[in-house]
Amino acid sequence: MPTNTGPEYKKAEEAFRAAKTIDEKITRLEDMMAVLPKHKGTDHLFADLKRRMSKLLKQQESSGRKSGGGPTLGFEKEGAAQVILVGPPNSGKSSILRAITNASPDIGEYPFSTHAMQPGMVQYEDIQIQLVDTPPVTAEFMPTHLLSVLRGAEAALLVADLSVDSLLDDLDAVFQAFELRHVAFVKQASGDRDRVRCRLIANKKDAPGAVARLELLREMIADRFEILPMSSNEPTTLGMLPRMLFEWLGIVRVYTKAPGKKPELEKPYTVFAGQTVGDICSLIHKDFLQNLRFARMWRGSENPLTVSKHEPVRDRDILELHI
Ligand SMILES: Nc1nc2c(ncn2[C@@H]2O[C@H](COP(=O)(O)OP(=O)(O)O)[C@@H](O)[C@H]2O)c(=O)[nH]1
Ligand SMILES: [Mg+2]
Repeated sequence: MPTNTGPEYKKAEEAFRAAKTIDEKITRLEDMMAVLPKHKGTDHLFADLKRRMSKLLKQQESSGRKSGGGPTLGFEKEGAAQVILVGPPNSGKSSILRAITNASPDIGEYPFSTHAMQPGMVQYEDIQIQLVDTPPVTAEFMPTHLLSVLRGAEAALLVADLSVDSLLDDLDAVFQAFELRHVAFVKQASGDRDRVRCRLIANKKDAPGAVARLELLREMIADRFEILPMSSNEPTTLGMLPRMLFEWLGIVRVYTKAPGKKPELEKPYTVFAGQTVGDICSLIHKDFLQNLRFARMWRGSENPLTVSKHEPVRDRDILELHI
């Protein structure tokens, strides 16, 4: 056993030993691999960890789950986009999910009341956005599957608690826990899955002392992300969340029509700002993308335009596809 693995690694190894389920073992082993100092002296150990990992992944697969490798969360990604609530214990993540979606997670007086991830759907006009509640992150604890879920999501909402003096320390612990695992929260999406687009909800602004703590928070965050002060028990600020998500994520709704028929306005296709007529085609059927000759596009009150698959779409465009 090499001696130069460092205290972080020792801690991760202890957590690995204590892990009971295969999923948890995988997460803890990921942690060990993330915190192991990389140099010649640890090459051998790293290779060993990789072997253990592939063994665990095989066990996970043969334990009766679908092939494809992704974590079994008990729910699917759905809706126009997926946003993950992340934060320290007790900051109000579950309360926010309950207030703005159809889901009813446990709201806890005790810190670790959310054990599993739980999705809910946020309705904005004629579309839905999936919001996912997650167990709390602390310096010691990174929930199983959280990293892979974040990597696959469109964005995260970090939830901070304005009612406690440990606000900045708690947030710092969250940032460090992710940094250690090579995941960072950023303001702008960049296409790199390890850099998660994020906004910060400063929750419980109704609590005594919240105003002063919000000032401290603003100083710490500066312009790293946008801060949204709110209370999960106050309808006015909460009510703005669905529109905020829609605009922030750049969701674009496109309706289709068949030639000579009225547009189907009940169920839009959704893409993101910058995507094209071709992207809409591939949502419908791969043949549409391959065989599209042209599309007619209605935009506002303007006369229809004839466009190709390369044309960027805008929210509320109506398309008639010709193949
Ligand atoms: N004063 C106040 N309390 C809140 C607010 N949001 C949540 N809480 C309380 O904070 C505690 C933790 O909430 P919960 O949603 O379970 O937090 P989670 O651990 O982040 O999921 C509960 O007692 C909630 O009632 C808020 O906006 N204001
Ligand atoms: Mg919770």
